Amino acid sequence: MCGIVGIVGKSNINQALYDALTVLQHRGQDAAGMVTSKNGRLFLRKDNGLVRDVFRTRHMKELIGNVGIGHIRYPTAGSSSSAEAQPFYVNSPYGITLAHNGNLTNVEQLAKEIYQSDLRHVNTNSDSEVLLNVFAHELSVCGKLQPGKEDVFAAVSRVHQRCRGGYAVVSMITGYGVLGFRDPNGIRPIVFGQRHTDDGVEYMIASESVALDVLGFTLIRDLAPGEAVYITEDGQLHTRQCAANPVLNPCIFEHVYLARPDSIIDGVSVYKARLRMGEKLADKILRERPDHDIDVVIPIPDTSRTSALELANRLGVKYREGFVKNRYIGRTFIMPGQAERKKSVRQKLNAIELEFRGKNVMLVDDSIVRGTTCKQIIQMAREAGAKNVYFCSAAPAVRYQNVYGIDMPSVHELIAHNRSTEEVAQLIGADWLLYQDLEDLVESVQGGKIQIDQFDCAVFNGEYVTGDIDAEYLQRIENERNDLSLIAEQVSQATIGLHNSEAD
Ligand code: PIN
Repeated sequence: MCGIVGIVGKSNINQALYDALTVLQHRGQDAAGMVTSKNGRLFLRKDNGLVRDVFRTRHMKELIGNVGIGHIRYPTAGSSSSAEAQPFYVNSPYGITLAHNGNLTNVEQLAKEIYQSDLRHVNTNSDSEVLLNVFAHELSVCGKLQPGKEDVFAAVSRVHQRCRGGYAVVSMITGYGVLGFRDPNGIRPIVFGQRHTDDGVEYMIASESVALDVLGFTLIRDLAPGEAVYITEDGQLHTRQCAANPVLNPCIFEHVYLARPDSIIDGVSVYKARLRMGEKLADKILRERPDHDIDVVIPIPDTSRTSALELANRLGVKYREGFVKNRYIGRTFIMPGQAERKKSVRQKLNAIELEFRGKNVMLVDDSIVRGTTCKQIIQMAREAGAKNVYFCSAAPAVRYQNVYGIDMPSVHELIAHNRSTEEVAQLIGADWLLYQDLEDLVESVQGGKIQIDQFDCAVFNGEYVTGDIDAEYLQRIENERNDLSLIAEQVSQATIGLHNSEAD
């Protein structure tokens, strides 16, 4: 999962890009980058780290121009090098930069085509660089010195024909304009909006509407699946449907915990969706145990607060903040002679004992993925004196891989993979475990007025909406992930060994 932004403004937009990226920081903390353009020149800064660490005053001074795009990256399989920070750049045609959120599932085939037929070189393992080269190639096909909007939209149509997977994209064509587009299933979110200034209208494209809100832009709308928006440098906005058979299948996990609650995605308030998840959970509790003995509902901060609040209201049980989260987690220094110790949950969360002592507590989290955190939290609740520790997850059991751009562990690391609810309850040490039913999650997000028929729910049901994901592909990414965790394990063992031998 990543965050993207693009702006066509009326004065320097480096600060606005910086602020928008900061608002989207929850979508990725691994790397950040932005590129601006002025008088046909582009200025790029990207590196690993948080937005506030990557951009220093000296960089900001050089990021001049009224037009630009930005990106923040979440670590996805194989993307830890700073060379893979985005945006990416190609000098031909025109000087194009591109940043994206998502994952291309036919990247190997595309990489081959780019080299063998399009005669282009790709220098990293990033699918964003592949996507950029496909787009650049398709735009070069028009053969014009100055691309018009028709050429740009035609290139996007051909990108849709060649690329598979989930992708929300921003791209800047230096000297011409900023483009945004969304995959034909609308899996990843992308919105655009406008703001009026004394000098005229400015436009922003972003992953989430909260970036528009905070910068004083008003939301125009989400891009439809397959649709593109192109804003020329002189501020003309054009939109076009560029896919043959677009269908809206947005990723339901955005509502579970990826997106900020104050965002509106495809017309649905993430906050309200989470409230409804809490209501549905309460109904399930009442169905399963009409005379339950829950004394208090306690959220595991932060995401689950919204659902927990409504769950407690519906049950007529007290809602209490039993855990306090440290907002400032320091780095871990590895000193010679010391083995690296993973930061424990206890350093991030602390229990307020008086809310637990002698009570039957219902803990609420947004989801259970590996089960490692919730296991430790349940233990903390017991140590704080809880009589019984019940646990509920506002999302159904996570059992399958994600192939559309959410970084999920290998299936063998998913605690619910091939396990029943009772088995998971036992492993995490809960006296009673409840998962949201998938139908209830879907209804929670559908809620309200807007009707979305179908969602990408693959991590819960193993059904991949693009219809082209086969066992072979899943096995391949599973192997890649296993290799990566093995490498990470070996590196950490080697580091420990090194430090220990240094100490000897
Ligand atoms: C919470 C995000 N959320 C917390 C991510 C942990 C599962 N975990 C998924 C719960 S927040 S585990 O957005 O960072 O506040 O129990 O499966 O290990």
